[in-house]
Amino acid sequence: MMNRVNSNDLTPAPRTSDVEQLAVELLERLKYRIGKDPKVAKPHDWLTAAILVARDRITDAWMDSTRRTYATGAKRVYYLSLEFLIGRLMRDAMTNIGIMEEMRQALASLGVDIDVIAELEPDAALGNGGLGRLAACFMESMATVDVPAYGYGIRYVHGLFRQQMADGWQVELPETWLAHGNPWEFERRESSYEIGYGGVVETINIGEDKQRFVWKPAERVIATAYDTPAVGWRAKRVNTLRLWAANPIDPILLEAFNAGDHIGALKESNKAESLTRVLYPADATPAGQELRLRQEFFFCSASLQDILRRHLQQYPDFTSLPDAVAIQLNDTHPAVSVAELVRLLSDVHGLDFDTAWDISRRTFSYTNHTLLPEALESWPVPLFERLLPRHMQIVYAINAKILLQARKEKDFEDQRIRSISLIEESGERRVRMGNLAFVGSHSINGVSALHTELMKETVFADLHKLYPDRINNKTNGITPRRWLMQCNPGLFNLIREAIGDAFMDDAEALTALDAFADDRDFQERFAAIKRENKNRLANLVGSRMGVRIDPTAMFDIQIKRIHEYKRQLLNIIEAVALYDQIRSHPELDWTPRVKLFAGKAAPSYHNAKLIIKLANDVARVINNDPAVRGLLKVVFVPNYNVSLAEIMVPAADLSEQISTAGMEASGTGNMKFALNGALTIGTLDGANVEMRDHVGEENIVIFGMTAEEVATMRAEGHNPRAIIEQSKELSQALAAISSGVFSPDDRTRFTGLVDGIYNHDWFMVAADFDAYAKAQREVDGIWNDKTSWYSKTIRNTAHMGWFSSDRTIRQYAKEIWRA
Ligand code: GL9
Repeated sequence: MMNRVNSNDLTPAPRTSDVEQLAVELLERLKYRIGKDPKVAKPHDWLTAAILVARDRITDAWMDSTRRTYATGAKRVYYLSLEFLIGRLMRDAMTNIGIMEEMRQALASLGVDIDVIAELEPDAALGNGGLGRLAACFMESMATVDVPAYGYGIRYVHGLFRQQMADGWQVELPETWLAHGNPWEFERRESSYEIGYGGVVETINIGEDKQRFVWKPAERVIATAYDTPAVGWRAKRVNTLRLWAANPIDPILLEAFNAGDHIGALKESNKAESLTRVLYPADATPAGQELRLRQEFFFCSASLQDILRRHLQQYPDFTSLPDAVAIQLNDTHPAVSVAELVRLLSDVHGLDFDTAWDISRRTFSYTNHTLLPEALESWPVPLFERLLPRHMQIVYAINAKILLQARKEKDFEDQRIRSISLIEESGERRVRMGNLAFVGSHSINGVSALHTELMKETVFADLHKLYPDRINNKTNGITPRRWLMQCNPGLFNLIREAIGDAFMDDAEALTALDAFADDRDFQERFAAIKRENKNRLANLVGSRMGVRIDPTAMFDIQIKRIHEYKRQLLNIIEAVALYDQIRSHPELDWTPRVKLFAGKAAPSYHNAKLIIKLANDVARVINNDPAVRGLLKVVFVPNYNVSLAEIMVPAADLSEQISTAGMEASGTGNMKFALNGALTIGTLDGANVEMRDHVGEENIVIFGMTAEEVATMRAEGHNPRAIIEQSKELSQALAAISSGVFSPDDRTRFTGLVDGIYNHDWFMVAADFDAYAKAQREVDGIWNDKTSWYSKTIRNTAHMGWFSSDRTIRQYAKEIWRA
């Protein structure tokens, strides 16, 4: 066993000189940067001072990284993403530069509790869910594995909405993360670009049958860069997250102002700024509005102009672009980049179309994050053409090229041609962004092995036939710094004591924990840490919601966006069935459980909001029924975000990953729970499949239909009514919900929801119910044999190392970016 360590820091005991030095720096920042005397400084001022001290130290390493990239001529990776779901940064940055413990002591010496001020840092919630959080994990891992990378996105003034509960219904409130300023960012006035919309395209004949195209936009806005450092583990490298804000070309129309039209004078300004005001809260369903397309083009054009400018500082022309630069498109949101890069290279920099197209395709790669057909973005041709007339021409030109090649080289007949076309021709004509991203990229990857295989068979089947070498898999990962070291210092330190420090730099070294899985002493300490984490969550639920939960009960947690395919409904129905059972069989030995839920619903997603209401209605009845004797509690924790996840994940005994097989592309919460010592109950979907392969099938509880079985059943049509009638538990639970047992104030509130299961059961809730309920009782059995429980959960922690985003990024770097 190693020496005991008192923190998740690199050095066992902070050096006094460092602590004193940090205290000096804190006072200095407080005085000269914030203008406050320590006697009157508010907690927020201390937070700002602490961040500035950390940021200044990071800045040295940052400049060093940039110089190194220039000097070595290393390939640069650009990660274009409309979402970065960052959460708080202070703990992350301080851990990675190794000053966490020193900072704690330095602040303490000034009478400030670091845990108190850390709570004041707002979450940067510039994303909706898994896709955005993945981008944030990737930023940290790219710096960690020393890939010179830039993240490019939008600096939304309002990130994802704050969720409040009003009588159990979700209410959305604006989120204001910038209210106290943002000490992490640097505004770069000098890095700004013009972005155009609308207008006309002029064609100029330049002889020899050749033409030049000049786009004359009708509207223009300015994109201004804001940079945030992204620090890797041990500060090996610091990369840049560059977020764009929109500004007007003329901040005020003076003529209008002087004529007395004070509001009209700010029209331009308001219009420009509204572009980057809010993040679209739709999850996996395209927003479809003009503003969204404007946002997409805005950040793509600014980023590409920035990338090309940087390239020309180092290289004479763009023939070297694919060797010097890799651009990763995070889903189809930045897919308009394909047309914009071709435009910039040909119209602005004078390359001929074919060369521009070739360079562009060798530079881009695209990650697909979902198979849901409704999630594949497409834009009505008239809208696309009005906003981006030159890009429309380029899309047609690319399309003509691709379709010709498909007919000539691969003998594609009409049906296939229709499916690969960049233009949807049935019904309203639309530009298909998924197809554009596919043909414009040299690599298209899925995010789990199963998802990648299904991509080849479903959404991209015909494009895969045309380009059989392009689709590849990169199974998602999570950063173990945030999702173990920082969120679970107790477990982190226990692991260090047991197996040493190697896992801190190579998460796969966690497998050494296998040797402790059946060690009684280790199991007890592992259990004690889990208990502490559960106490912390119980306190939060108690103080935030006034609900008492028992930390000795099993904490069964499902946290993620609310979506029918994620099947929170299956979980709730099972709770209702269990409630029935507990009441009708009080003599049986029921395992005490707390079922916790958290997650946001897209504001326009009716059924998702109804599911939240149902969870709350069911919770009210069950939690207040004395016949339950506290054996079952249901809690919906409001306002799920990264910071709440950091408290809930380490407190989970059971992790619910129960999506309809074939529908969850990967999932990443599944990995976070398992890493923190939870048992998973899940379907063979997304990355669950690979998790089972890593932890072994005896250490995970798998139930339900496979993706193939779901597909067959859907194709053949099934009769959910017959299935329901065969299951007494299910039919009783559904009858209770449908008839208003949980909604006496509105007895038909949930009738429609239940009817959906009876009539089509698209998500196979009924079809999987019995298997799920049985699997839950199996979980009870394991729980009641504590040695077996901890043996399994310790092995889960031991085998999650492969799911580090460091591994994922190394694979991207080697196989896609060749960086
Ligand atoms: C998602 C998938 O649904 C997840 O299964 C996957 O883990 C992540 C990251 O690859 O991407 N695709 C998607 O649109 N979302 C995902 O979470 N949705 C949100 O981010 C809200």
